[in-house]
Amino acid sequence: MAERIEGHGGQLALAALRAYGVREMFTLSGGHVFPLYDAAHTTGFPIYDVRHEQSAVFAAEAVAKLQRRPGLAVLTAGPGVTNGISGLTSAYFNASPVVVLGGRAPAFRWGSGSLQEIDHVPLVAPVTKHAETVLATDDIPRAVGAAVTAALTPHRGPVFLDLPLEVVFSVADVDAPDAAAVAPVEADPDEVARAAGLIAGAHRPVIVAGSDVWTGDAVEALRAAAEALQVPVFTNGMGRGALPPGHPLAFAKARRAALGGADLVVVVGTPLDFRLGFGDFGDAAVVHVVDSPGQRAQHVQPAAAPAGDLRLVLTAFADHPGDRVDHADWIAQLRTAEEAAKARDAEAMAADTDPIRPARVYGELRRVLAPDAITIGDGGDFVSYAGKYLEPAQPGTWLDPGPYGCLGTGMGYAMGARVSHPDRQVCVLMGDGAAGFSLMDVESLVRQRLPVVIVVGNNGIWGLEKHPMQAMYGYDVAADLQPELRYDRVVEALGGAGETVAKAADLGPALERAFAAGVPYLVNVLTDPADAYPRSSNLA
Ligand SMILES: Cc1ncc(C[n+]2csc(CCOP(=O)(O)OP(=O)(O)O)c2C)c(N)n1
Ligand SMILES: [Mg+2]
Repeated sequence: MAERIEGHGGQLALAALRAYGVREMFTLSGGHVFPLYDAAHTTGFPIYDVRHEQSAVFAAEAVAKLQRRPGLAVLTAGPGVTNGISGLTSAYFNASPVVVLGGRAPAFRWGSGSLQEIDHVPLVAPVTKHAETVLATDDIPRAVGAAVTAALTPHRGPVFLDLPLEVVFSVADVDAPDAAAVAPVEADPDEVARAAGLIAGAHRPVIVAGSDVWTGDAVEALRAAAEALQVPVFTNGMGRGALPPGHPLAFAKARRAALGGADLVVVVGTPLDFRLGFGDFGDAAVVHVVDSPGQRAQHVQPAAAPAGDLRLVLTAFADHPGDRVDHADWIAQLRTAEEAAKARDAEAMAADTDPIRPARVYGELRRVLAPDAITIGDGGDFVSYAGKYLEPAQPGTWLDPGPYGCLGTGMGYAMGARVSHPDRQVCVLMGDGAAGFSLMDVESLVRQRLPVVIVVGNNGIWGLEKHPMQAMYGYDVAADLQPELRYDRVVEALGGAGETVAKAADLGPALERAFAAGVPYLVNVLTDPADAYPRSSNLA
């Protein structure tokens, strides 16, 4: 006979989530969700609270991304849930297994005009894998199990449950919740073999590996496949660092030469979206390796598109038995392009200009960041430069907002990162515009003793919008911010510390102080507003 547990709705929900390895909640208070707090408080389950619900969901997403397990945000009914929708949507685009539990006005008098009464489910259904109202207390373990299983099943993503007031406050006696394992789905072996044959037979193949390689625990298999078939590898998203920077097949800067010269582009675990030119690589054929059939692009005709567990697919590539074309010349050609680009970057990162160029900020940061540091990008041009100049040494250490491109992830991601890795450096790279979305949550970080370093690229503008608008119209509107604003003093006022840096030579010592501070610390770098990140497209 299964063990039984008795408890209120909050206790039953938390017991079910614990079974799936959930170890903390991120939240902002509201009476509708008090039983979830009671369940946590009485059992020593950590509660981290924030100043805006977006930060709670972003924090849960950072946990999900970094630890590859469900991250939990608890949001109160109505505005609590609606404030979390950009976070849910980001998690949906990023395939992050985020679980949002919402409070909900009482079901028994639905329609009578209770406080914060709104049906959340149709609002969040388009951006979740599973959205459901739990109608009975004793149904909570089943509902949580179904939701979390959906979140963890490739292609992963966020899920939402709301609990009407009387459902979460009532008591029930149920079977003790158990976690269902998600079995890996094997791709069609013929399709896998065809893809492997195409790679082995190509003369100038390239692999582009994305976040699902990290999430699907396929990093080792990727390396094995690349080495066995001798294919250069580029990465994006959480896949960055999958091959360590010194690896002979790891490339970052020769992308244009690679994608322009390739005869086969193998895209693994990332969509063929705007970041990859929508999968149009000129004359090159495309192999798209995805973790589930729904991820196959509809707008591209790939030569092969195996869909299934990425580790199994990549291991099969590594074990490909047939002949293979020698790629040594191709690899050498790309290495030359890579080295030339590296030399150009090194020069930019040493720039001793006044005002400071963003590239120099990253030149200095590279000196102080440890190989396992978590770096978080939240901003426009300043973050594009971070992507260009920072080279994550390990996978699962780089957090960008992903293809939804939502500003405001900064402090939430920082909280989730600090909770996930208490002993590592956590560094947020933030535009001054982006700072406006979440900087108040420094207060949450200070109060809960979660130190992080925030480096603001303070150009006094919404740079990624101002420069393109100028280029398009010859003028710009709604693109200016207060120049030289003291964001470091904002952090000081919230209980942290910081300083403003105006000279390139002062950057290094300021960063050293920041990482030694032991409290949230903001380095407010006055950067050159004339500096625009070079882009092929003006729309961002
Ligand atoms: C929530 C949200 N609002 C607006 C945008 C559009 N947007 C993209 S980048 C950007 C400018 C960011 O400015 P800042 O953070 O100062 O970075 P900079 O480009 O100046 O380096 C804006 C407004 C967005 N991506 N997300
Ligand atoms: Mg700016």
